[in-house]
Amino acid sequence: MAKRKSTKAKPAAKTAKKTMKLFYSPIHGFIHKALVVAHEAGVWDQIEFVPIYPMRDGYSVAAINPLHKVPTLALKDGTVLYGSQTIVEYLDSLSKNKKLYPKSGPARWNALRRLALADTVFEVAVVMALEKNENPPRASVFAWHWPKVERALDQMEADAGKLKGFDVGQASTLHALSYLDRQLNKGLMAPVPDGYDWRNGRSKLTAWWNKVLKRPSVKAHFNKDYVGVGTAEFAQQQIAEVLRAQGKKVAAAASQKVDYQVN
Ligand SMILES: N[C@@H](CCC(=O)N[C@@H](CS)C(=O)NCC(=O)O)C(=O)O
Repeated sequence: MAKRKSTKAKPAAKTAKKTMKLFYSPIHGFIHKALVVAHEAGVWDQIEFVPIYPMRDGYSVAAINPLHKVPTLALKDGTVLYGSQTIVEYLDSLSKNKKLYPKSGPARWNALRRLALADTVFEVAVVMALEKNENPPRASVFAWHWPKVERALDQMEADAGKLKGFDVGQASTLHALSYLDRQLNKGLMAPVPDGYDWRNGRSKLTAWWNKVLKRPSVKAHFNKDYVGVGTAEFAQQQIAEVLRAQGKKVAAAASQKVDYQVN
């Protein structure tokens, strides 16, 4: 799911200023909306980034998130937030900049609708990517899910001409399209055409994509080395800190290779 190469990630600087830990999946070429929103909200430097490879031994976040999913955000007092939508809204709530959630009215519902549209495209792309690894993959999974993606892309094209500023819906659209690009480049299965490029026939969405790629919040991590030490030891050490902040006892180092035992 993620590249081994990224265990060489740069350590995040100035640990003292860190007020939260973001356990995240460092997938190369993926524009994660939590990272975009963290940057847009001006809280990037407050975050200790903890790369997690959820399918690898030693990287379980289950001790702090029952779902064992990334992203997971832990606050200094031990509060843990999960679900990217919750995390993104929390980060935006800290922002002193222009907020990414319109306050009320049609603009808000429009942004939330586009957030749901893109998040579901991402989820559907994950389902297809996982299915491709099955032996044999079920054709029905692709037949059922791909039309959703195509219709959603057409809706994104229709929306693209009417967008103003930058909002959470757009952050999520970046997330979905970058992940889709990654999976399309690797190849999916029929009815997904070989070499499919969502840009073809979608000039407004393409123009929007080319424009938003220039945002500092995208350039900060897209196709770059990841922030945070990528070892299992670092991940476990960070999880232990969260557990201690929650007042829990953490078992001895010997058991740290797989999961923390919480007493
Ligand atoms: N609905 C969740 C989905 C997150 C998600 O699918 N995360 C994957 C990223 S690879 C994960 O952690 N998978 C590990 C697992 O399901 O055990 C969100 O938006 O945060």
